[in-house]
Amino acid sequence: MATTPATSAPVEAPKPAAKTNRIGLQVLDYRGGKTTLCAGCGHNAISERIIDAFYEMGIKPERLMKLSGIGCSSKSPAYFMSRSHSFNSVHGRMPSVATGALLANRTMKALGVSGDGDTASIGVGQFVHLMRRNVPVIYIIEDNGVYGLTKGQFSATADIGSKLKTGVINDLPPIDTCSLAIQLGATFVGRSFSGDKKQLLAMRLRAPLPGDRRRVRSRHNDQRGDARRQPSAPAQVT
Ligand SMILES: Cc1ncc(C[n+]2csc(CCOP(=O)(O)OP(=O)(O)O)c2C)c(N)n1
Ligand code: SF4
Ligand SMILES: [Mg+2]
Repeated sequence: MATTPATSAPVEAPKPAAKTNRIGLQVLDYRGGKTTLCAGCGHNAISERIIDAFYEMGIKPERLMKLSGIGCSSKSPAYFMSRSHSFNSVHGRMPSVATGALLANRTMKALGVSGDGDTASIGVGQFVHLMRRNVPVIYIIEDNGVYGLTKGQFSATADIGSKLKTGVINDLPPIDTCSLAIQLGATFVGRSFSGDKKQLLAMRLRAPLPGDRRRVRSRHNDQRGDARRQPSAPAQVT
């Protein structure tokens, strides 16, 4: 009697295992919601590097508190690490909330995201006392020199002589948030350009791991290309 050979299903090649970090998480575990910011906004580039940094450091998203104020930049914690805890506070008041949250829970890591308006204009009083008190928070200032969310008025970091589309010229000198942080004793201060991925990553590598003492990073989203906003080397202060 003739027998029909059994048909065997084609054998699929095993899929390569997804890349994971030292705690077994994938980069997807560090992602957040879809951004609602303008296409090409430097704030998005910074969110991407935050994802890379926390993935590479192998910090469990649930161990992080994300704190912010008000502004386009302050919206960005919604676009990374959605498994972390998050608090979007009042304009310029993120430092108080960070201080209170870290007093209540000293085991978590804290990441503050703020704008130049949020930090250097309305929130400057809060910012200086956070520095002075040595609160252990990674504080990122996403500095574009304007109040982006409210249509681009000058902030306190805008360069003297800058011109708005309306023709208005800024006649006030800027506050340099990095110098201020150094003067007040911040332990790691770095400045980088959001459009330079390599430079942002290098700054992260030079920074000490979080959880020790307060650090400030100012990441300029400058689209005007003036001299003061060219990237400068990170400064380490003890
Ligand atoms: C108490 C208070 N004052 C003013 C405003 C209006 N306001 C909202 S965001 C903003 C400025 C945000 O600028 P910045 O921190 O530089 O963030 P960006 O939008 O540039 O990222 C202002 C003035 C507000 N929300 N609350
Ligand atoms: S900061 Fe400017 S470019 Fe960025 S989302 Fe806000 S308005 Fe758009
Ligand atoms: Mg701004």
